Amino acid sequence: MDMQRVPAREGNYNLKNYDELRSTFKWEDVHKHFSWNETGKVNIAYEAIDRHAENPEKKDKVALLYSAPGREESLTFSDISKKSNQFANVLKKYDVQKGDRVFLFMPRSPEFYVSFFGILKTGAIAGPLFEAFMEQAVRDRLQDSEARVLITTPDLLERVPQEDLPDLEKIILVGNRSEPSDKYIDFYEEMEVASESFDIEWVDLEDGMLIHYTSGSTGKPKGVYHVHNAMIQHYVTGQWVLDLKDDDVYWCTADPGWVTGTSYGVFAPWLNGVTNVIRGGRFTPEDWYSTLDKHNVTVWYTAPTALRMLVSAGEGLVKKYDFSSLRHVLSVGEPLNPEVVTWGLKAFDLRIHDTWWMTETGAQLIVNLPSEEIRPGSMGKPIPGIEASIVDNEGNEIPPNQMGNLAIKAGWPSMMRAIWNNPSKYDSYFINGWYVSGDSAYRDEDGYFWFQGRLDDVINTSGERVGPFEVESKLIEHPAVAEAGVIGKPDPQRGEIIKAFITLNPGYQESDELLEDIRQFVKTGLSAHAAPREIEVRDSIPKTRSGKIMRRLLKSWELGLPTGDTSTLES
Ligand code: 6R9
Repeated sequence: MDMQRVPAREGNYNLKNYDELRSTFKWEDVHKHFSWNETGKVNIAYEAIDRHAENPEKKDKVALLYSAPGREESLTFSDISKKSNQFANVLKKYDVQKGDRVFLFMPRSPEFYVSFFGILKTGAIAGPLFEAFMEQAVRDRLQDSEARVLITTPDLLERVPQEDLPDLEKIILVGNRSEPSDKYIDFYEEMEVASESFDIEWVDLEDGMLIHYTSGSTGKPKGVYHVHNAMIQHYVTGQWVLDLKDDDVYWCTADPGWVTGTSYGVFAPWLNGVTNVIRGGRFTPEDWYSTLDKHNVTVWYTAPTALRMLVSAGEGLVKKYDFSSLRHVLSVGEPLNPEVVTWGLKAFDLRIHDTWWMTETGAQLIVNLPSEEIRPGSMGKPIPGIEASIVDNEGNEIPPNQMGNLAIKAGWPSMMRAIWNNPSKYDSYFINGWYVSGDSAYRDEDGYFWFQGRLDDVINTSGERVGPFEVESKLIEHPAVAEAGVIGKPDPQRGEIIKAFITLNPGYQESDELLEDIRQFVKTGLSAHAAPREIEVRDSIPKTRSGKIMRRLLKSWELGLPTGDTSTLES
């Protein structure tokens, strides 16, 4: 399929000559944009918030423009600076130390962002959890990280299995709770009496900043550990890729429980001093269009599933809104269909710029820049400072137009520095000096990268990474389920949906009610996005002789593909 290429348009872009910069750029060049270059005092919270709050021309600028059903609020850089100081004082009062893990489990709200920066100001490591997580997902993450403090809401508290979390000393509750306890701290009460000034903890560039849990194909979710140094790349990709300028109104639709919602929902815009729209509540096409319209959003970072849903909502709806402020649109998380790029040209008269990166990479690596031609279906080219290639399983580069492992030369600023508590897992990402992504792709003669699929069994449903092992583990906790194998099944809207194959324990009969009960069991035990949309009951689940579920075979059956070599099949 040779889609029409979409040429770059004239514009006052921050980065015009990409190829020239590619040969001259060094990451060290970015250091001069930060005050720590001279003072030696490092903290990403200072650079993103306090620096602007100290600047008479910036301090009263709106940093956070929050809107959710029933709540509209805006905070200036000065407001966030003071409030996060207050929150840092609260954490200090309860003895939070540099390096402690402090987790957040709450919906997007001004309190979330204030708490997040308060954590960073103490030198503690922040761990944001997606608000839709249920008990098992919360347990796994808080246990593995040995979090000492959790910030949550009274509503979400019931999903926190406190009896299984011996390290969790304090829970800070955002909302009313009458029951007095040594463990619970009232957010609003404490904030009221906390001082607005705080001596920020200066850290090292290589000190811990953030942990995001993400799924692989085996085992429990892994804690991807990032350091303050990542700000170099958040800042510079905010300039080059998001093309942020001082008067922009920027909206990133991702939740801060996922990496896009922190790297690009928090750091990139605020390191660049830009007004950042945070929209709470659920997705509807009307709501999203009116958010763009009402706030005069100029730069918009979103995801293919949402864009596909907007395409389905039809052109009639587009015409009801005014998108004249919008000038730059980007996408991440899953393959961006060429059809969606074509639709973007019609609906907004704008190009949609695909970007590729991962939780582990911390920031964008392969992108479509505003000043470059777009080849619909391609993720684009590496940003300056990044060497990307296609390698074989031994880490040798392979020629253009051949599929292989998408790999990045290790050592960029925002690269993860560890998998929490799991050094061997961390090491397994690297071969021959290359970070091997787990994605397969090829590179064309002109250096554009084309995504082909995942090489492991990780599922990407609506842009969210789900590990089949986690879902299988939950499924077999249901009394009716004996064995389970879980795969991603291609879906035109969601990219993939989760499909489970199960066998039943003796005494259970397949019925619609039972299958719905099993689905609900995963939904309420793990999380809604991890619940299988389809469940198929079988007599047996194919396994290797060593007992591994053969998800590949299940997938081939599902897709009606040849099953290849099944000689390792058990029995
Ligand atoms: C930022 C983020 C990472 C995985 C990645 C790949 C898929 C991300 C993509 C894309 C095709 C793109 N992915 N961007 N696939 N085109 N532009 O999404 O992080 O949640 O860790 O997911 O998502 O498979 O390996 P994360």
